[in-house]
Amino acid sequence: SGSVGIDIGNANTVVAVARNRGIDVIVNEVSNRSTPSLVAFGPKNRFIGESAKTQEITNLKNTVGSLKRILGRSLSDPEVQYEKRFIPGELVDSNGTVGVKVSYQGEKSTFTATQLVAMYLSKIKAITQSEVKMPVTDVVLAVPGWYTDAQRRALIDAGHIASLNPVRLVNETTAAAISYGVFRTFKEDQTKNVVFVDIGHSSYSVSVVAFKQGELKVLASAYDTHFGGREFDHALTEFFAEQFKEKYKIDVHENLKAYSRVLTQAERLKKILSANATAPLNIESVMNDVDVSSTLNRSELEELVKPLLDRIVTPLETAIKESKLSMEEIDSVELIGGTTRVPVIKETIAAFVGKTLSFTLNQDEAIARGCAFVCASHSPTLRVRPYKFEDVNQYSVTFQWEPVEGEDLSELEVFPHGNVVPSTKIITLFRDDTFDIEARYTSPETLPGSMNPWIGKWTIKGAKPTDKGEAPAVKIRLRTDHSGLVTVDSAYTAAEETVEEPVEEKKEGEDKESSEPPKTRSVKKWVRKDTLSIVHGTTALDHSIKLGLIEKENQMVEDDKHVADTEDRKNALEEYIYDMRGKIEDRYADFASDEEKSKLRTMLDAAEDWLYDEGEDATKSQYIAKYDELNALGGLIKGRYLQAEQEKRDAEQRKRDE
Ligand code: ATP
Ligand code: K
Ligand code: MG
Repeated sequence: SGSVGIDIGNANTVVAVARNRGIDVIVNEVSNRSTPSLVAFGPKNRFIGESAKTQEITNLKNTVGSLKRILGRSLSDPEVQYEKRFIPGELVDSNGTVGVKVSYQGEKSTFTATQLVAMYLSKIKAITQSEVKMPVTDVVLAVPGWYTDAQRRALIDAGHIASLNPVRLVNETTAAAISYGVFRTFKEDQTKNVVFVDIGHSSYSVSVVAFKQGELKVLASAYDTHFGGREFDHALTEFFAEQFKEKYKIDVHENLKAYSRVLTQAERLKKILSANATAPLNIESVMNDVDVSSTLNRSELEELVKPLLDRIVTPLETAIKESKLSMEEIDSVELIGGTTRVPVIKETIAAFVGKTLSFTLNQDEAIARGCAFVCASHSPTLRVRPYKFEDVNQYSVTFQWEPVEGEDLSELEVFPHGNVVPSTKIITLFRDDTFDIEARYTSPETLPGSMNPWIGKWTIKGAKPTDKGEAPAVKIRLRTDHSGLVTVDSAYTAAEETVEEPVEEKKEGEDKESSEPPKTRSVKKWVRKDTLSIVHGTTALDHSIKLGLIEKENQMVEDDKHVADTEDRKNALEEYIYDMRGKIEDRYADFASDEEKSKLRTMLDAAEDWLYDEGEDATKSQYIAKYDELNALGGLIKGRYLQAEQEKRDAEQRKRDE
């Protein structure tokens, strides 16, 4: 299986594959290096990626984007309410998580955000497989650094539903930093501090990263989760909507399609303004048969998004402050993400850091490439240079337990904000029976939305009183793992025992043959006794539910495939009719009797009539049957022609041989 890295953007997704020769970004079915992050539903099948984008404007309510924004959240989360301005479809509750109600195969169906992401990943998987011509299962997925445990677990669940194995999640800016560091050499004792700024479609991330030869360490990260290109587009669209009310007496808010068309053109205009001083906006018959036209210049755009621009330096300031580096210690500032193409954003950042900005990385592909590298380093078949990277914990995590008599502590903040990720800490509790330990985020107000701070509960089983009837020490290994998930790794009982430990002799070059017995000393040590079993409950989907969803997803993939095959057969039949109709008058003319020709013509006409009538929406087998019927005669004629051609070639060959 290939080593695949996926950067699921809110607008566009990029996939990179690590192979023996290096890391390549793959292209999709229409040769694009990124794929729209959209899932849509039709009367027969789903449309995902490029095909979803193509039909979007005619099927707005059944086309869903904002996938990474709604994943792992509940309907009541104010963040989901905020998304309503970007999602025309109906958001609903589905067992405590957010879902979208759509028309699919002639029925109203609700799919959870996790399922929608799974559908999308399943399409990405298919695109990748057809490009690399290998089965794809192991993937490394990029996530916003501000994703909580629940959001990360939801993404992993989505991966599983798509029959993928997410071997690891990597924070987006960290992935970019990896692709920056891996192929660079640093002098011994050299440290280079680089700030990575990613402003995309929906979110803005900053990481301060220290590089050394063969390793990187993220010193600090900060975010503005409501700062992206779509906020620009929204502000522009609202501006034009107001303008058109006055100028044309139309309100595009009243017409979803009209609004969406203005939005599309506003984004286009915004991009033009990154390279030009002014840009036009023209839409024919936007609604009520009204054509609209307008222009905007760059400073007007900047004025419209002023409230956003005022926030540019905040994440930078926070991250640099938390990194404890001074501005002088920062060697360079690297910009990635589509929205860093906006001139005023570049200017503001450059002015704040007092440095020339760098664009060393491919601004759209660096994250996916970093992920592919990480996936390759987990692969047993690919040999990659060892590279060490450490991240930071975003939200403080507290573990808690029911205290027993004499225990004064019932909770402990084990992983504070800024702590290294991954990391392990061991706590000791004295227990002689089954007990629970729970994790939650210490400060719910720091979470990216109104989210349940609960992370998980681990039931630790099998502790028994010691021979003396006392509760043994239970050592519990708590972990923030390499994907940023909070877990309880293992638990075991331990006893403090006096053991003899060899004393290390510092002296070198001594006679090894010395007959003196090795020196030891007695020390008190915790000695591991019984391993305890752990039953965990997190926000991840139950196994049985996941199995059901995998089955559902596979069924939908089958349905899509069947619809696509049927369409292929229909096209093949159509093509055959036109092709044969031409050739029978031309290339095949001498190889059929008049009677045969007239019969074939009649059959072709009838088949064409059928295609425009009941054959418009027939089954795959009906198209095949119709094709075979035509080809029974058509193939016979074609056969004669091919045989004659072959004889001609043979004759020429004989002539040359003579
Ligand atoms: P996110 O990282 O928020 O999940 P994403 O990764 O999909 O989203 P990107 O692909 O980095 O986002 O960037 C897409 C955004 O960049 C869009 O809002 C797009 O309009 C904007 N963009 C692209 N090119 C330009 C340009 N030349 N000028 C201004 N904005 C641009
Ligand atoms: K992207
Ligand atoms: Mg992005």
